[in-house]
Amino acid sequence: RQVENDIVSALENGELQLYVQPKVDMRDGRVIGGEALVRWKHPEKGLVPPGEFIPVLEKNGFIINVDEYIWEKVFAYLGKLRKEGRTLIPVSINVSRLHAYDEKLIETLLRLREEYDVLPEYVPLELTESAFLEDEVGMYRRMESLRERGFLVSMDDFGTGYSTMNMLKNQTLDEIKIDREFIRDLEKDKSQIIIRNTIAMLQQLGAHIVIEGVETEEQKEFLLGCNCTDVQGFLFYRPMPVEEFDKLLWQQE
Ligand code: G
Ligand code: G
Ligand code: MN
Ligand code: NA
Repeated sequence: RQVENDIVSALENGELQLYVQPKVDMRDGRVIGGEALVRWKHPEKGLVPPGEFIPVLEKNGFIINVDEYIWEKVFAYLGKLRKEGRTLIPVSINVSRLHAYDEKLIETLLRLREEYDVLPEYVPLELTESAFLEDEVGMYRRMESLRERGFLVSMDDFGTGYSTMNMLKNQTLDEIKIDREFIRDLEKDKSQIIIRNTIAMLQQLGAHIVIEGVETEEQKEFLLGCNCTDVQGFLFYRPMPVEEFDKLLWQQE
């Protein structure tokens, strides 16, 4: 109840802000994309981490409003880059599980694409692994429909949940993001075997791979040895306000 009221006023008062975590190509350190992440600057509590309010919003359905609010900021930012003649790079958005099963999803994305005149390939959709588990016809149909319109579908948090092997057979994915849990205990021989072979398998299936949570040089070297170049992790960048991300891109141009 309380969080619900707080979020309504947060949206109205502009307390929700767009942060972006850069994705880099480890071979040269260039920023090749970003992931949009919401941050809540509460007037009294300060910066509230998403882990504290997103689960509540997923329960009461309010996550859909927050998703849309953040998506619009992403489209607006990319539209601004385009108007200014700057180089565009993809900025992924998170689609909550609830939202993936909502008919309104397509309508919203098409509207934003039109309104800001941004090519859909610049806004990949990240869906958490567990969203793919229920083989729900509507959800798969919506994802296919979005792919036909040029949006890219990325599976987030790969390797955290249950076996999604069967899903890999049936659903076309443009990108797979391997969760940071997956690369955590690289000291173990078993972990190395699993990671190396999982990456090889996913690459053979034709998906673009992004590894999350790279924090150490050791992880970096190991992943480069697996022919994995594209990552997101604190070793390179933490999530930052979109204004800072913009400066980074500007320096790179
Ligand atoms: O930024 P951080 O790593 O603390 O995010 C924690 C979780 O919140 C992640 O699982 C991330 O996917 C989720 N998250 C962040 N921003 C958004 C958003 O705008 N929409 C949705 N649905 N989830 C988000
Ligand atoms: O679940 P999702 O992948 O959407 O969330 C991304 C989250 O992962 C963000 O909250 C971000 O802050 C976090 N993250 C990204 N890189 C790292 C990292 O190197 N280490 C840790 N601990 N968290 C990370
Ligand atoms: Mn994500
Ligand atoms: Na993840």
